Amino acid sequence: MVEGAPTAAYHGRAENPLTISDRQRHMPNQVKKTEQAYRLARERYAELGVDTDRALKELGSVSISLHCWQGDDVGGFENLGQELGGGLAVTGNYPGKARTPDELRSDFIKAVSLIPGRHRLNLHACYAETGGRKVERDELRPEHFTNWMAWAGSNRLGLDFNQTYFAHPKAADGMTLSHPDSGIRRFWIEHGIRCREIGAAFGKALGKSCLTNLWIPDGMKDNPADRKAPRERLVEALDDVFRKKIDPKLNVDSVEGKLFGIGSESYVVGSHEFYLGYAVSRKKLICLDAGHYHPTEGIADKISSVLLYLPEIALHVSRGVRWDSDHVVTFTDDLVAIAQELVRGAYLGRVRIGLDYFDASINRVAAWVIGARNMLKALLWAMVEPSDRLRRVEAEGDYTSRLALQEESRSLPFGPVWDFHCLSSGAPVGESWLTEVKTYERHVLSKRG
Ligand code: RNT
Ligand code: ZN
Repeated sequence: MVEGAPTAAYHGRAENPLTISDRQRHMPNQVKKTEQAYRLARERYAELGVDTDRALKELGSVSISLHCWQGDDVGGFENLGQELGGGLAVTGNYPGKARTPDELRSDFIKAVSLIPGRHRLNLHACYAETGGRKVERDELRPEHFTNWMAWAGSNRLGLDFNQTYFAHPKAADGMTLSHPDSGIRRFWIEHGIRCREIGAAFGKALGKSCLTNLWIPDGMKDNPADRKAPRERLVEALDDVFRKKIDPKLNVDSVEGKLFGIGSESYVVGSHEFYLGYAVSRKKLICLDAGHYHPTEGIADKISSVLLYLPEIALHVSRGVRWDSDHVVTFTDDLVAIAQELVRGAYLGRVRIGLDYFDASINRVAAWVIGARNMLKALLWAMVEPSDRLRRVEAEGDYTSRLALQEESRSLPFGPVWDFHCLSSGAPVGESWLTEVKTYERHVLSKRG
């Protein structure tokens, strides 16, 4: 055991099929090596004024909201036979996607058992369980999510929520809350209202406030003649959705804008400016999705601006490749930049971090694990950067030293610190999680038709 370091004692997570002591028993050598390497790394960081023990403690308290839709290619369980639509596209046909709520829950439990920390599940309205009965989206109620709530409670997971404004006949022409037809608008307003109530029920059942995020696909393929009217209709519709006050301890709302989608290349009603104004004037959270801006525009730079005007924001951490392609989150400079902003600005208490991607070309459980571990890794990377020194030289106008130190810090012994974090959280160290995913694939996923 590393002296004075956080102990590797495992705080038995109900959802974790392997306790740390099981994992340790199987790999005493790995434990010893991980601890030794951490001891050296900790010393090296201490020379730069960085307290890695403190960083690990802070990281341990971060919860990421993991999106349910990576598990089944944004399918949901309504069986409407409707195309995904809304400009969303999932590619790949890797075998083993979850076909039922139970399969999705079991896959999710597998995934979180391989990710250090305690996290949340982000559900979409189309994952309702209606017991085979057709329940329209404007009729959804908390009882259609009873199983999700009970399961989340017993696994000590928080729940977040999203209205589903796509994959539905009333969204087929690419307009929902800003639709020119008032009947269709009304239907979607009612859906929005009901989802907030479901979010509040989640918050109440679990004792952790739910974030209900609203994103709509509304837009036009070609240049509109009138950009104004749909936006005017959208403001009104949103005000109707949000009219009822809900205790923020139970549910808070975010609104997510976008630059373009498939079929809405020329105009998106809910653009960034639209929602930034809306969020500030209506005291809602804005949700910044990393794939929803011009390809060279990062969301990292926006965080310290929007948090001047909003007490809290949400993130959809994603990875666009050439477009809003929703690739699995990898350890890119963009991801690190987001994490650095969150840590440097001490914003972690004001930002709800969610993931948003869907890749059907690889094992879906692995996709969750890779993205979530990367998000946490990037946060840790930011937490152990020699920030005091960097700030000092910057304040002195010594940009040469700032650049030199930033570049040198890339080769600090970061890996052992991350490995030790996984070890002490009861999660697999290094790529050993992959063996567990492969076993699960063999025994469970490959048996699905
Ligand atoms: C779409 C938005 C939205 C969706 C999910 C499924 O561009 O990013 O967040 O990905 O609601
Ligand atoms: Zn998103």
